[in-house]
Amino acid sequence: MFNSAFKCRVCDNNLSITIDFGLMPIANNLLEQNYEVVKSEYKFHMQTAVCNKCGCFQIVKVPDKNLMFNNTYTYFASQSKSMTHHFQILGDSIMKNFVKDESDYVLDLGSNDGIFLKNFVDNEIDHLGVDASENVVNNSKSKGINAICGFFNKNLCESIIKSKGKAKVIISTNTMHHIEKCHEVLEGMDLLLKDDGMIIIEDPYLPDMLKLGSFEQIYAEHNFIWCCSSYKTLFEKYSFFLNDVEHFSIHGGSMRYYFSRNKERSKSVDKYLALEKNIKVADNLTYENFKIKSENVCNKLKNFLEEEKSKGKRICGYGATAKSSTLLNFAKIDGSLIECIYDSTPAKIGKITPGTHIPIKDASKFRFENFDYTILFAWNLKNEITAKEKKNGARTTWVEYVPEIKLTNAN
Ligand code: JHZ
Ligand code: ZN
Repeated sequence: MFNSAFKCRVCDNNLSITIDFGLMPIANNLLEQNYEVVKSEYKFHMQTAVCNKCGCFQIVKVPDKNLMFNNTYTYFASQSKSMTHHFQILGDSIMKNFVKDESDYVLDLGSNDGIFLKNFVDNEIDHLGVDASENVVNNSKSKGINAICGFFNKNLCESIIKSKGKAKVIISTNTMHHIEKCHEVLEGMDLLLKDDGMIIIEDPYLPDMLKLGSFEQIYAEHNFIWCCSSYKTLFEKYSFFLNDVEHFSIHGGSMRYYFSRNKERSKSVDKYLALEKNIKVADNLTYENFKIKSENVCNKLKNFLEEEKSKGKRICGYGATAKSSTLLNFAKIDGSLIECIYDSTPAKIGKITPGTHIPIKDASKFRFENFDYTILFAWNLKNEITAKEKKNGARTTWVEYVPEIKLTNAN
C-alpha cells in the first residue's frame, strides 16, 4: 500500500514500505557501559522503501543528522590496510588524470580520518576535506590534511568558493548514502564544481546487497542504498551526467560513479543500467524476496549460535562493524550468545554495541583467548583480518554468515 506520507527523497514519487525492521539504534552510536546511558538509548523505527519510478532504495524516516554525525563518531576508515590501499590507487589515478593546473584542487566530501586525502598531502597537492564529525576531522588534521567540519550544502560551498575557488574534482566515498537531504548536496556541487570538473562517488551497490542478502548494509547512517538508475535521476536534475562506472568487491560490492557536465556514456553504464532493469531493482516484489533471504541469514546464524552455545562453546565476534548492528538487533543476538567483539579502533574499545550491549574489546588481545568460534562481522575484510590473526598465532574457527554459514579453521 502506498503511504502518501512517504515520498522518494530523489524524485518525490509516493513510496510504500517494503521492509519493517522495527526499532533500531544508531549503528555507530556505541555506548559507554553505564546504566543511565543504556536506559536512555535512542532508537528509531527503521522502515525501508524502494521508489518504483527511479529505483532509489531508502529508509523512509531518518534520525536527525546531528545524532549520527558529531564529535563521538566511531568509524575511522584507516583502520583497514586494504581500504587504505584501495584509496591510494584512486588518489594516484586522480592526480594523474584530473589535477592538471595550479588552481586545480580536490574536495573530499566525508573525508573521515583522511584515508583518501593523505595521498594528496604526501604528494603536496592542494585539497580540502569536509566532514560532519569533529573528532574525525581533528584526527585527519593531525596527519596534515586540510579539512573543515560541517554539513555539505549550498552555504558551505559558497564560503569554500570565496576562500578557495571552485574544485576540479569532488569526491565522496562511502558518504553520499549517509546524507538524507541529497538535494542539498547536489545544490552545493552544482555551485562548487569547475565547468570541466568531475564528481566521483563510491558506495555499496544495491544489486550486490540484494544478491548476497546482506541486509546489514541498511542502518540509520546508510539511509540510501544507491544504484546507477537512482543516482542518474538525482544528478540529471542538476545537469550532471553519468559518464562511467567501475565495480569493486569491497564492502560486499561497491560501485564507483563518474559524473560531469559532459553527456558521454560508457558501455559499463549501459551494462549496469540493463542489469538493474533485469533484476527489477525498482519493483516491490524484489524486496519481498530479499526480506526472506535476510531472515534466512538471521535464522541460520542464530540457530548456529544457540546450538554451539548449548554445547558449551565460547563464541566471540571480530569487527564491531556498523552493519553488524542491524544484524544483531534484527536477529536479537546479544551478550548471552556472543561474549564480546574484538576491534582495533581506539574509539570503539571499552564501549558496548548499540541495542544489544555486547562489550567491545581490544583486538590486540584476541590472540590470547582461543575462542572456539569467532563470528567475522567484518566479513568484507576477511583476507586482511584472518591473515593478520594467523600471523599472530590466534586459534579459533572463523564463522562467516553471508550468504551462508561458512566455517574456516584459523590455522
Ligand atoms: P567495516 C563502514 O561500515 C562505515 P562498517 C560506513 N558507514 C560506511 O559507509 C561503510 O563502511 C561502507 C575493525 N577492524 O569497514 C575496524 C579490526 O578490528 O567492515 C572496523 O571497526 N581489525 C562509513 O562499520 C571494522 O573492523 C582489522 O584488522 O560495517 C571494519 O568495519 C581491520 C582491518 C578492521 O565497516
Ligand atoms: Zn524516486
